[in-house]
Amino acid sequence: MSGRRPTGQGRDQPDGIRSPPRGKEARHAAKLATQAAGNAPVDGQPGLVVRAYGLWYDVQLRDDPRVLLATMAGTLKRERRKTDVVAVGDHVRVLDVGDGEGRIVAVEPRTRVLARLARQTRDVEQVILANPDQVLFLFAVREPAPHRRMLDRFLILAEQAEVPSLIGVNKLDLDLAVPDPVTGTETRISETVFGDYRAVYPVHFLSAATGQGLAELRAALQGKVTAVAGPSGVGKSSLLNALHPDGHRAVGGVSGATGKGRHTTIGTQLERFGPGTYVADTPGIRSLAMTNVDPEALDGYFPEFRPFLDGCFYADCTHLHEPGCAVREALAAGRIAPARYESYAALRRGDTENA
Ligand SMILES: Nc1nc2c(ncn2[C@@H]2O[C@H](COP(=O)(O)OP(=O)(O)O)[C@@H](O)[C@H]2O)c(=O)[nH]1
Ligand SMILES: [Mg+2]
Ligand SMILES: [Zn+2]
Repeated sequence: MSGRRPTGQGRDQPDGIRSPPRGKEARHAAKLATQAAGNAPVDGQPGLVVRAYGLWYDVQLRDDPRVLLATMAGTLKRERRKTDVVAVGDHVRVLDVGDGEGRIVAVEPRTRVLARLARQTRDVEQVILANPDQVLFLFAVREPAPHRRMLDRFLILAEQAEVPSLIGVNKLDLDLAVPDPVTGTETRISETVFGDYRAVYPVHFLSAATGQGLAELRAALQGKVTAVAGPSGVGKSSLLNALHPDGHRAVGGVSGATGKGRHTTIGTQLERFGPGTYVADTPGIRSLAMTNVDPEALDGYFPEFRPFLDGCFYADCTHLHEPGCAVREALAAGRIAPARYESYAALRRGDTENA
């Protein structure tokens, strides 16, 4: 065994079980490792990478409650030059080499990926999460004030990655009815800010404090791998605690246990809520949302624009000023929400000030 076991960063294992080394199993594993090295058919058992620490990975076995602390087989390291060879969310085959450790011998092809291009080398991607089934973008109705443009950028990012989005609006217990300055009609903040999205994406109105909406959200997460993203302070940790209390997540960014922020997340980690149900805290996703989008492709990332895109007079219509624009006709007819159009227009103009 080369390298060192990672230390610190409390290795919370979904099931908290680690098997003692077993002689027979270890011998079997050694035999398999020899086979793998000799280009024999790839063996090992199926597992899911739930956490990464440099060259070490936690692999949750599929058919066993254990998590193995695994390294990559040497043969794997030469593959996949343009991306991370192994990333959180990958389905792998792992050899049990005993002592709770494993060797990753194969990685299944990825269906989708949330990734960013690594800083200096532009054509190499850095995987934030492999194979997400969906992304939950969480905001608060107040404290902190919702940031619609950030939400729109998140949604575009998910559209680009072809990952379905869910929107969560937390702290509904703090919702307020605000009178319109002109008409005096009262509208709730939750409705004013997030109402437009309901026609386009599933929107969950939630309160981690009162439990409102949690049963429906739990049902939406069932059997899926969900990445969770949102600004700090919106209640991500509180919500995950309310959904799955055994996680002991630190609320307010500081560990409740030590008061020293010991459990602050660095990379993506998948938490197991149940068989096949995983939730990923994805701290890297925020920077991803700030990367530039191809202006020509932008309209396609607004799902509510899609039915109209073929109707514009000019095939390369920007939907900003052209005559015969079906998108702006839809806007005028109330079929596209003005705030969503404004968000599109600001991004299309490259108006980063307002986007
Ligand atoms: N009123 C209210 N406060 C909440 C709710 N959810 C979280 N909070 C509070 O919001 C603050 C930030 O919560 P936290 O879970 O740490 O947010 P995170 O940074 O997104 O993980 C804490 O003081 C929580 O107690 C909620 O549903 N209602
Ligand atoms: Mg948190
Ligand atoms: Zn147009």
